[in-house]
Amino acid sequence: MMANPRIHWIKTRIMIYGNIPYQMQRIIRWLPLRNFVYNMLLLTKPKSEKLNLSDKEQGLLKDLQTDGIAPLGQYLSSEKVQFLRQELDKLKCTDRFRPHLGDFAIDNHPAETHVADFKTEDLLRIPLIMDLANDPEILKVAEAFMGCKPTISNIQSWWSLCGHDQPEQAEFFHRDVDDWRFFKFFIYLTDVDDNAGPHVFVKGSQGVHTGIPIRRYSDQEVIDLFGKENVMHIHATAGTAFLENTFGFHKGQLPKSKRRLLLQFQYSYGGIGIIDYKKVKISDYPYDKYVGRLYVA
Ligand SMILES: O=C(O)CCC(=O)C(=O)O
Repeated sequence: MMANPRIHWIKTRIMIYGNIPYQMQRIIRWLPLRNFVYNMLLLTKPKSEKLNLSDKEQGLLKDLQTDGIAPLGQYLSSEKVQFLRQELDKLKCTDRFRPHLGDFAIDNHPAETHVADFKTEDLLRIPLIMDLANDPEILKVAEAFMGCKPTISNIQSWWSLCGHDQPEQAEFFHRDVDDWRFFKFFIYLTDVDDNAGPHVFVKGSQGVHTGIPIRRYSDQEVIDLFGKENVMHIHATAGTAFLENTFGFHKGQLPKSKRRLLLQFQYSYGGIGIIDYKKVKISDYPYDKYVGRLYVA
C-alpha cells in the first residue's frame, strides 16, 4: 500500500522530536558526560554473570574501542552468502526516503531510488538471519562493549544502487547518534570494490565529539577534520564482515557501476527512539529473549 508522503513525514517528525530520551542522548555528545550518564543508566540493566572473552573476542573489543572498527574477515561461507541471496531475491523492497513508491522487486526498482531496503519483518522470518544476529561471539563482544546485555535494536538489509550522479542521505559522511552506546555488525553479500559503493569509515572518529554538529559532511570536510590517512574504504569479497561504532564518521559511498547488497545488525543499550518496532512470533525461539525482545513476541 502506498503511504501518503505528507502523513509519513509528519508521523516521523512526531516520533523523532517527541521522544525525549532519544533526544537527550542526541544532545549530550560530550563524551565524558555521555559516559557518566551511561554509567548511571547501566545500573538498571541485566548483565551476564561471567563473560570470559576469548583472545579473539578481546581483540575485537579492543579494535572497536580504539579504532572504532573491528574486522571479522571472511565471516560467511560462499554457500551461506548464496543462500541469503536466494532468500532475499524472493522479497520485495521499499525506498525508506520515498515511501510513496510502495513495494518493488529489486530488478524493477524505481529509477530515483538510491537505497532499496528489505522489510525487517521479512528478514526476521529467515532463520539464518536470526542465527547471525545472535552469534554468541558477537553478543559477548557486544556485552563487554555495552557493559550490559545488548539489545538487538535494528536488523536491516539493503541494496545500494548505481545510476545516480549525486549522493544523498547516508551516502554523505555522517555520524549515528542512535542510543547512549551501540555498534553495528556489517556483512557484505556482494563483492565490493570501488565501483560498488564501498562502506567508508573514519578510523578513530568515534572518540572525537566536540564542535562537530550532527549533519551530513562532504569528503573534503572529513579529510580536513580527521586526515586522509584515517579514511578507510572497505573493499572486500562477499561474506566479509566487520563491527563498527557508527558514532564515528562513515558513509556508504554512492556506487559507480555495480550495486551492493549488505546485511546489518545493530546492538545497543536499548531500543532506538525512531524505530517503530513490530514484533513477530517465532516458535521455539532458541536465543536470549531479553536480547531479542524488541523483535520477537
Ligand atoms: O551503506 C553504508 O555503507 C552506510 C550505512 C550507514 O550509514 C549506516 O548503517 O549507518
